[in-house]
Amino acid sequence: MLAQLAEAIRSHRPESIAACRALAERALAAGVPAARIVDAALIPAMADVGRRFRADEIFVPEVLVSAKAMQGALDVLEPALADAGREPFATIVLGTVQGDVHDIGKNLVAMMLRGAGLRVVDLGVNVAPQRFVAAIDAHRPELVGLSALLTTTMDAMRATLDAIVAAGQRDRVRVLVGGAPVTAAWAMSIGADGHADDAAEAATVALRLLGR
Ligand code: B1M
Repeated sequence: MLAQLAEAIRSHRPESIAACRALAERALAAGVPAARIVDAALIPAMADVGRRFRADEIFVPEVLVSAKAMQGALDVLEPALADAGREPFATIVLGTVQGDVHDIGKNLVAMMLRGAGLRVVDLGVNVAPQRFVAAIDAHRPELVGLSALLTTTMDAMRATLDAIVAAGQRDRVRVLVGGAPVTAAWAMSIGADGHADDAAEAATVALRLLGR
């Protein structure tokens, strides 16, 4: 059943969106723990989708169908994850930086982070540095995630980090950055704590930054 669920996510057929909900319900009814469904089916399937997208084997519409299918399964699993003690164990404030309205990748990152057990406070797109600062005060996150898809908005990442430092918040949060033009070298140069190339890696790096 887990293999079928993973295959339905990978298949990116429109009918797989409903199929994924049904398969997640069946797996739960058969007694498979929700956390195992996430770890053994959802995360590896979505990681594979990300890999095929980067290899130009599939394109944005296919990625979106897979993401919707995974979200459908996650919606079914969420109550069981909470019952099983998979309450969010940490919070991330996430957003696409100022000047940038690309959010498809960020939304996938949010989904994977939720799947990995984090509470995600998604600030949306075109988020000014001071909005990140205000959200850190309001939500007390352990992590901040910055996404940028344009070379021209990468500087807004640096401005956001500078604003976090200026607000005296830098020692309270770890900062994870990503997006197509963002490299590990760039992340290091602006003083971020971590960088990820895709949504699956973002979840892995977030867990590492949280010491898990
Ligand atoms: Co625009 N756009 N776009 N665009 N767009 C790109 C990014 C571009 C590469 C296209 C191109 O020219 N070949 C180019 C950028 C060039 C550059 O700067 N190097 C570009 C441009 C130029 C523009 C405009 C300036 C076009 C114009 O108006 N002249 C304009 C800018 C608007 C703005 O932001 N101010 C613009 C607008 C748009 C649309 C609104 C039409 C639309 C966005 C819709 C939306 O997001 N709601 C759009 C789209 C769809 C694209 C492409 C085609 C696809 C982006 C996407 O969603 N990819 C893109 C070309 C391409 O990538 N082939 C392009 C799918 C997604 C799953 O991947 O976003 O990379 P990605 O996310 C990945 C990773 O990057 C990573 O994980 C994600 C999931 O695996 N990741 C993180 C992302 N954030 C992360 C955060 C993390 C960790 C990992 O930690 C926090």
